[in-house]
Amino acid sequence: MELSRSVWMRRLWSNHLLLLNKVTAATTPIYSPTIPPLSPPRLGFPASSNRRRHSISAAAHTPIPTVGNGIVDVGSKKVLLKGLRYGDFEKWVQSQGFRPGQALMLWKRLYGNDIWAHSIDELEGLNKDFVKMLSDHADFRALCVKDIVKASDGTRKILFTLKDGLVIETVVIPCDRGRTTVCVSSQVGCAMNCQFCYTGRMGLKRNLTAAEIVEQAVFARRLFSDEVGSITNVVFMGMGEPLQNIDNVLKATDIMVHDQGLHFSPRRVTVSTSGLVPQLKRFLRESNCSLAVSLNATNDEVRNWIMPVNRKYNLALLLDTLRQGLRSKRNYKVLFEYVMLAGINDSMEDAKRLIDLVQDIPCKINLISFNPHSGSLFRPTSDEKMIEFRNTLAAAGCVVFMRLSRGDDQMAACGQLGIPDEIQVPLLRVPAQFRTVLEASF
Ligand SMILES: *[C@@H]1O[C@H](CO)[C@@H](O)[C@H](O)[C@H]1NC(C)=O
Ligand SMILES: *[C@@H]1O[C@H](CO)[C@@H](O)[C@H](O)[C@H]1NC(C)=O
Ligand SMILES: *[C@@H]1O[C@H](CO)[C@@H](O)[C@H](O)[C@H]1NC(C)=O
Ligand SMILES: CC(=O)N[C@H]1CO[C@H](CO)[C@@H](O)[C@@H]1O
Ligand code: SF4
Repeated sequence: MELSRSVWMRRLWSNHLLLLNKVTAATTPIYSPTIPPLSPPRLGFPASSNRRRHSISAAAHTPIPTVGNGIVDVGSKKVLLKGLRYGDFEKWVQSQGFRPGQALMLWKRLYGNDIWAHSIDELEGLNKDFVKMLSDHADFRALCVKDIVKASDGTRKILFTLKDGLVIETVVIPCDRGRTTVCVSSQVGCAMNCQFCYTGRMGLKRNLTAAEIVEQAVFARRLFSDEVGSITNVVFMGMGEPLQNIDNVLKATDIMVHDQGLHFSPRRVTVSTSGLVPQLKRFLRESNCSLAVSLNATNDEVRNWIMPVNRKYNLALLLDTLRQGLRSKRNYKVLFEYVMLAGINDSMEDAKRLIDLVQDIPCKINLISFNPHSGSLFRPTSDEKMIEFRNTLAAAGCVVFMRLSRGDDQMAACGQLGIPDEIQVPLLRVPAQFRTVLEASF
């Protein structure tokens, strides 16, 4: 799911879209002119300048054609360590003739604070034979840093090249109150075709492996912990629909919350979905991590259009799945994201429908102001109207958050990557009843 839905990224998203509209398709990665690159830009395999005690060999990144099942790197036949849950990791270490205790020591070096090892040279204190075995049979890296850009609001965006040459992005967002969030991608592109989501226009290229997902969080900590403090939250709001890659996403979240490793609190790892019902059921059963669902509309007519996944799994089914799935969970609230679009879904009837829809679902609602500069067909709801909408929900007892539009938007959000060098997924026909409202807004 796109980050653009979330409060703190909404404002970042649209400028990028605006820019994309102005730039020719052939340009490779573009950024708003308002975003200066970090100086000096760190390219290639970076020895993060502030992690001085590491000696990181800047080996050239040779692209290999495929990534296989994400456990064994088909190019090198080595095991991708970051694609293994702790249990499998330990088994693998044992299968190579080493003790579980050594597995734990290695795990702590890969994921523990201040090490985040991603090469054999960073494994101080491990048994020599063990290190030798690892250098023969284990792969430490799934990603290669291509570029880092920093916005004036402190947000950092990292572009990664994958082993097959595709590019994904990860965003690190320092928030107030000492919490920093890393927004990770789960797929290259996305198949869900939400209207006006830039990633959606690319179509789906492939799933990310668990190692590729986990390593985004590891890199975020490794590169930026010194600058921004501890990175406490993970959101799956970059490129892709995480639940369409559920096997690898579940694996990645399990690795992220492991208490001897990255140790994110499950509550602070949020998987965001457009509403894939079967996978949603599985996620609620198999994971303790948080869930965000992009609602965006209060009836099927609108939702079928702006989020085509709704044609397969309609609102009633989606909400019923949540109602059932949350029953077995204690102290668990789903987060609903709702982007306010003038004349499309911001009426008082919508507010009332929303209240009915989420009744008896333990939830929080996030009202997101659509950015007026996006160059898309949609227009934002006025602040007054949003406040009224919010108040209506709050009066009915909903837990509701809201972020009004701001004028100082700076940076592109994650997910808005992928310059369409190829055929784009076409936009859907605007339903007749909304044509007037959209045309009037121009
Ligand atoms: C709806 O949700 C998607 C995904 O969450 C978001 O990117 C988009 O901006 C929202 N609005 C529309 C009109 O699709
Ligand atoms: C992505 O992963 C899911 C399982 O998590 C699988 O069903 C799906 O086919 C995969 N998609 C692609 C394009 O490989
Ligand atoms: C979720 O948390 C409960 C209670 O702490 C625990 O028993 C269960 O094993 C956890 N489930 C997963 C999938 O981590
Ligand atoms: C489908 C739907 O309820 N759309 C409504 C969204 O809000 C506008 C008013 O702001 C109505 O005109 C639409 O009918
Ligand atoms: S098209 Fe994909 S990435 Fe974009 S908002 Fe929809 S689910 Fe998210």
